[in-house]
Amino acid sequence: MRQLLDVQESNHSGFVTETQCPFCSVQCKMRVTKELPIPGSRRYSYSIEGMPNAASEGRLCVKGMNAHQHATSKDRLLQPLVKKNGQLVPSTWEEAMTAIIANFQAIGKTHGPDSLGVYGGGSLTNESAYLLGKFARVALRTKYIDYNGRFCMSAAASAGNKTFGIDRGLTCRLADIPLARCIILAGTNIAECQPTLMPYFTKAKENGAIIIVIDPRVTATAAIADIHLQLKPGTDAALANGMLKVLLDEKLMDEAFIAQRTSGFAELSTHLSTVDLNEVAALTGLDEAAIRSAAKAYGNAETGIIFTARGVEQQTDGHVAVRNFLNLVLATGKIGKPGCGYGAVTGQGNGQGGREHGQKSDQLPGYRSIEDEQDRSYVANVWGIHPDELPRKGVSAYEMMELVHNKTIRSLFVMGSNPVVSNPNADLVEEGLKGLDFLVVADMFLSETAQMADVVLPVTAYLENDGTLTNLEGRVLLRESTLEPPGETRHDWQILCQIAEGLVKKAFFPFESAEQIFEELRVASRGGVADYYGITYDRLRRDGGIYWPCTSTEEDGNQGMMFERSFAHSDGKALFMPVASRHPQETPNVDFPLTMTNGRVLSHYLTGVQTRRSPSLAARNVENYLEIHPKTAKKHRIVDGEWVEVTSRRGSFSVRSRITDKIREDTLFVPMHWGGIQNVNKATSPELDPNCKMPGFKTSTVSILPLRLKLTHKEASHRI
Ligand SMILES: Nc1nc2c(c(=O)[nH]1)N[C@H]1C(S)=C(S)[C@@H](COP(=O)(O)OP(=O)(O)OC[C@H]3O[C@@H](n4cnc5c(=O)[nH]c(N)nc54)[C@H](O)[C@@H]3O)O[C@H]1N2
Ligand SMILES: Nc1nc2c(c(=O)[nH]1)N[C@H]1C(S)=C(S)[C@@H](COP(=O)(O)OP(=O)(O)OC[C@H]3O[C@@H](n4cnc5c(=O)[nH]c(N)nc54)[C@H](O)[C@@H]3O)O[C@H]1N2
Ligand code: SF4
Ligand SMILES: [Mo]
Repeated sequence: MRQLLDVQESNHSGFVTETQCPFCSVQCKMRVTKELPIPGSRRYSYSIEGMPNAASEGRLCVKGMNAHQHATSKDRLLQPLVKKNGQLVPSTWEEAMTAIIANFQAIGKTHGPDSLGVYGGGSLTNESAYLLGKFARVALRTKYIDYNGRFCMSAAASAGNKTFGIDRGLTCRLADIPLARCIILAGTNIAECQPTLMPYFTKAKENGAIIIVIDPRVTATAAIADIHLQLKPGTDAALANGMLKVLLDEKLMDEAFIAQRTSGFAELSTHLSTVDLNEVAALTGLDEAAIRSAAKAYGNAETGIIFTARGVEQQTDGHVAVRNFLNLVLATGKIGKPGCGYGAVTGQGNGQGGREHGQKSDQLPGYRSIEDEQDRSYVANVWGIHPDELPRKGVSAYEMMELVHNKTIRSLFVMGSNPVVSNPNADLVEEGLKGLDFLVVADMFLSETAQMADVVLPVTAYLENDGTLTNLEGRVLLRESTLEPPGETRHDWQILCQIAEGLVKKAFFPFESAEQIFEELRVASRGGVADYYGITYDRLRRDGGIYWPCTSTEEDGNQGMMFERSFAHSDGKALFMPVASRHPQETPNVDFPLTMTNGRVLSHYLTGVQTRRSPSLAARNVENYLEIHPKTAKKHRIVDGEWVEVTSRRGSFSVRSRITDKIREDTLFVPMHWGGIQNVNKATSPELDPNCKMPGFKTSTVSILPLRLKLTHKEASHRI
């Protein structure tokens, strides 16, 4: 692909660089070439080519093809900003750093180290994510650190840990997908969210696989479904119970596998004897026959893979809902062999690695536990501190926002997230952030959260910084850069080292390169669940991606298939868990008659900070919208394309309607990519899953009113 961009939009002269897409978890490799096409022309030309890699096999989607547009945009922050008289104004690094250090020291001294919070992100490289965890515990000595992946992966991660004893998104290789004879895609819209993986599924279909999609909407992914279960949002756990019941009744379970490789089946079986398929059908809004045929298709297939993503997981029962899908995997023995497995479809570029090395409130590097004495002393030793100096566990991302709101946390350091848009209950989060004594944001752009900051630090983008990222397969990939950072931007890890130096902790942060950090990460993760010890930059340069766990440099790093002989629990077995069917966390009533869910569109990424700055992507969707069924629209007197106010118990936002019969009549869908008045999170629920602290993003009950009628109501009430 070749594109022309204005000279002013860029900070670089011509270049050729090999890199990785900054967006989703596939981590497609690409070559970006920039050249002046005609001497004297004002326009640079960019060409983007996909490069061979095991995951996407050289394919790129439209976001990857246009990612350079944001990285080279004139909106990039090139200088630190410091707030003066309520305005963010350009400053020097020295001034910005002096302000940060003075405030962290003063606030820490007055209110204690736990008054300082750290909030990270799954876009950060493994090196920066690792260092952020160390920075919080060693430089700031706070227990309050968490990250945006809490909203992303926590339900599936905790379910994998409990069921298998380990959380690595995919238990098999992508190459197993075409070998599967039945594939269940539950709450995952791969066609829009990991588009370059679609050929694996179409290949499976060509090979005769039955594809079952579970989604309240007819998505682009549902277009390849043989069976589409268009369920009510929030009822996946019940649906899986129905399917398990059918498998049991039809004798489609793998008794030998259950006996040899699992524990807890007796409890599951007792629970299933109470499941009534009629009730499941009523709860999920599906036909009993459709549930039966989906279960039989999966049960009868010789091989099969189940995938879940945020549709199932971003619920207040996300953990147990995933576990119920894992019950299906185990009951049929479809794991640990070719064409079989389970996949939690990881989201962010480093969604997998970002959750392994200590950004989580309860975690130390290598997926170690911050509450386990052995883990604490191992990591404390690597870091050169006494284990007693290590803080204990903190709280999850949204709970941190509650602590910000009640002023337990007085200062927040945000690196790689836009929490004011992406947290549920966004109005409360905004109020909380406004009340902070001191907010620092490290970003490439003036995001909605950065606009609220006291100090904004400009960071390098994917084109300019080195580091490793772990893709959705659990494959660690090296992304190196040959480009100079534009303006005065610095790498995330450099910023952390610099602040640590100001806090007189330089001895713990002596790093001069990303590779040096990785060398420490290798040791810190050694012997942990996510063991990276056997991986080195040299190996990555030579071999491409390497799967973790990789415990020695002698291992070949090609262990894509997990659990061939045993699971990761100490007894080697996987664990069943009986899961109750439940009504969604909120059920419609007269005041809030509709259920709203939310998610993504192809051309935008998360809160849109990057993709809105890419003209080719922004042009595809310039504003947010509400998907609504024609009958529902008619009932609420909504015409296509008009502004509608959506209100829940938390708050309201306004978007245009988009009438479509591709959604259930009782359900609405709103993308998550816009802030301000169009932010769906003004209305989403902050109720958390008790097992993993995932907010119930995907199920809120709401009322809707066309703004046209609202104005009339207001005028009417004025007259009265
Ligand atoms: N284009 C694009 N791609 C992305 C991203 C992006 O922002 N844009 N973000 C990346 C990230 S961080 C993530 S986490 C992933 C997310 O990837 P996905 O989880 O696939 O994305 P979503 O659109 O949030 O949700 C998937 C589907 O769940 C459905 N759904 C809603 N409620 C329910 C329910 O109760 N049950 C079921 N079964 N389905 C339901 C929605 O209709 C939607 O089609 O995508 C990654 N890739
Ligand atoms: N309603 C609803 N809300 C959701 C979701 C949903 O499905 N529905 N999904 C949730 C999910 S799965 C996720 S992952 C979150 C994500 O939500 P956020 O964490 O807010 O994600 P982004 O919009 O990617 O924000 C990342 C910010 O970091 C910046 N950035 C990008 N790369 C780097 C880097 O390398 N270093 C630094 N310092 N900054 C960088 C970007 O410019 C951007 O401003 O949203 C969650 N919120
Ligand atoms: S957004 Fe994902 S699928 Fe698309 S090019 Fe980037 S990494 Fe690949
Ligand atoms: Mo995510």
